[in-house]
Amino acid sequence: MERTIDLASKAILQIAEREGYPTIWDRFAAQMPQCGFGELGTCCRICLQGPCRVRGAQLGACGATADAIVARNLARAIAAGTAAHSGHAKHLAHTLLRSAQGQAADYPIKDEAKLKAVAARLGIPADGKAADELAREVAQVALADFSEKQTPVAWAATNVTQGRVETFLKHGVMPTGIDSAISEVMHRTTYGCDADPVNLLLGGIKCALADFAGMHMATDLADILFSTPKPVVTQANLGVLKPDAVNIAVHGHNPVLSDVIAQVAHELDEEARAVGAPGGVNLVGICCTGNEVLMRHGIPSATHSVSQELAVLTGALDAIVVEYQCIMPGLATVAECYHTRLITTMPITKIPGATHIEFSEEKARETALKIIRQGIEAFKQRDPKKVNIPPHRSTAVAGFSTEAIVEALSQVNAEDPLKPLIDNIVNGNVQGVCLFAGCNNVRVPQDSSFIAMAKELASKNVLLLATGCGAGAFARHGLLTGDATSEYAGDGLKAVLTAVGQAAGLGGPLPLVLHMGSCVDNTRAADVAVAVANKLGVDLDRLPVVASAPEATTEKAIAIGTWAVAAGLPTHVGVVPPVLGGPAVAKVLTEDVKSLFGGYFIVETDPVMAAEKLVGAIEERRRGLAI
Ligand code: BF8
Ligand code: SF4
Repeated sequence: MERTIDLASKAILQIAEREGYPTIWDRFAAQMPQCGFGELGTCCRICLQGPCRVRGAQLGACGATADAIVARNLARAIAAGTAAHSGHAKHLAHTLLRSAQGQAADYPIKDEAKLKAVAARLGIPADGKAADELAREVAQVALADFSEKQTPVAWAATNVTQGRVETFLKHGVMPTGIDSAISEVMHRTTYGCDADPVNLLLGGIKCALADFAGMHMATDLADILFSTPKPVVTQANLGVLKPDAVNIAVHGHNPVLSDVIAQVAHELDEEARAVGAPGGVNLVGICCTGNEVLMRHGIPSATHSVSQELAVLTGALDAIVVEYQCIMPGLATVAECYHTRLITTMPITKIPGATHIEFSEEKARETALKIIRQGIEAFKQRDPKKVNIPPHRSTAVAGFSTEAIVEALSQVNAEDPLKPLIDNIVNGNVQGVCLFAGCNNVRVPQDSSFIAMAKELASKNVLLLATGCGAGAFARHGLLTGDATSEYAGDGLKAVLTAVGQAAGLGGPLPLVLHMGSCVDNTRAADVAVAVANKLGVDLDRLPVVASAPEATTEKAIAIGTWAVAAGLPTHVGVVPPVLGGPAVAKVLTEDVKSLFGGYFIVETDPVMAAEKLVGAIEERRRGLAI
C-alpha cells in the first residue's frame, strides 16, 4: 500500500528506508496481521478473568455479550478522548484563574471582547467589572463545570440551540459535570455494571457532550488569553524548515506553552546567529499546538500526526518541544539517530530518551527561553551532511475563527452578516457545509482520503471547513488558498467564496477550505452551525451540515464524532471503528440513533463513495427544509 500522497513525506521516507531508520509505517507493517477480535471490538480486558474474546453469540466468562463488550469499549474510548480534551481545558482554566489573580504575569488577558462575549453567554454580568475580575468569574464557572452539580455543564448547555438542550435532557444525556461524566463511564463499564448496549451508548453520548463542553471551553479560554484568530497567510509542509536557522518545532495541543514560545522565539535570534545560524530561530508547528500558533501567529506548519517522525528525519530539526497528546514515543527513537533534542515539558507526558524541562505558568517566559536555548545548543551538533529538507511547501491562508468568518461576511452585509451565507444556502449556490476533522491514520495513504473527498465535495458546491490534522492535510496540498477555490470549487461555491473574499479585501476568493484551528476548535464550526440554525429558527438536525473524519485515529476523534452525531450531524468516519463485532451497536450508531438525535455515523472507507453519501445526506436535509 502507498504510505502517503505527500511528496515531502515520500522524499523523507526514502531516506528513512535507505538509512534503515524505522517509522510508524514499518512498525505498523510488523503488527500484521492484527488481532481480529480487537478489530471487531470484541476483546474484553475489563477484569482479571480476561481477556475474553467473543464471536457471534459467544459470551465472555461473566456472561457479557459481544454487543455489551463492544459498547463498553467504545464508551471507554469516548471517556479517554473527553479526559484529554477537557484536561487541556482545565489546564487553561487554571491559567486564566492565575492570570486573573496576578499569579501569572506572562498571561495577560489578550482579548477582552472575547472575555465579555464568553461571560455574556454564561450569564455573568460584565458591567463595570475590570477584566481581571471578569476573568476570575469566568475561570471559576469553568472549573465548577468539571465537578458533579445539580445543573447542566454550562459550556454544554449554553453553546447549542435550545432544541438541542431539550433533546439532550429528554434522552438523559445532558452532562452535569465534565469529570463526573468521565468517571461515570468508567464506573458503569467496570466489572458487573451496565450490560445493556443501548444504555451504554447513551452513557457514551453523555460523556461525548462533556467532551464538547471541554473542547469549547478550551477554545474560549485560549482566545481570551492569546487572542481570537484572524485570517493569516503562512506556509505548510517540511519545506518550512530552514537550513540556515535553528529549527524548533512545537508539538502537542495546549497553547499555554507554545504561544509563549511563539511570543519570545525571536528574542534569541542573535544567540542563534552567534552559533552559526544566520537565519536565527525558525519556529514551526506540528499537530494541534502547531495549529494554535499558526492561527494566532502565522507560525508555519511543518507536518502533522502520522508524519511527525519525518520532521526529525530531515536532520534539520534542532529541538522538538512537546506538551501532551498525539506525541508518538517513536520520536525519541528517530531523535537518537540525529542531533535533535526531544524536550518534554508536562508532568503527565514523559518519554524515555527525552530531556524533561518542566513547565509552569509562573515561569512561562523563562522556561520558554530555556527551551529555545536547548535548540540553539543542539544546532551546534547538527551534521550538515545529514540535512535533507524537501523543497515542498504550500501557501496556506488560515485563521478562520467564527468571529473572523462573521467579520468577512459582514463586509457583504454589515447589518446581518449571516444573511449572505443563508441566502446562498437557500438558493443552492452553497449546497451545504462539511466540517473535516481528525487525524491522519497509518492505515490510509496519508492525506489521500482528505484530498479526494474535499475535491469531490467542493465540485458539488459544498462549503468546506477544517480543523486539526485534516486542516494540515489541506494546507500541505495547497487547498487553503484562493487558487484552489478557482481550480476545484463548483460554480455556485466559487461565486460565493469570490464575492466574500473580494468584499473582505483579500483581492480574490476565500480559500477552498476554511482552516478553523486545532481539534478543540471543532467547536468553532459548531458555533457557526448553531448561529445559522438559530437564525433560521430550526434545530441543528435539520441543517444541510455534515462532518467527516476520513483518516481518524485517536480516542479524541471518537469522542468528537459522537458529539457531532448527538448535535444532529450525519458524521462520516473513513476508517472502520472497532464496533463491527457488536451488530446491535453498529446498527444503533449508523441507523437507530438518527431517530433520537437526527445525527448518525456513516462508515465508508472509499473517499469518493463517502463524498457521495455525504452529498446524499445534504440533499436529504435540503428536501426536509424544502430548499
Ligand atoms: O487533536 S487530529 S492526530 S493532533 S487527535 Fe491528534 Fe488527531 Fe491530529 Fe490534534 Ni486531533
Ligand atoms: Fe471477560 Fe467479563 Fe471480565 Fe470482560 S468483564 S474480561 S467479558 S469476564
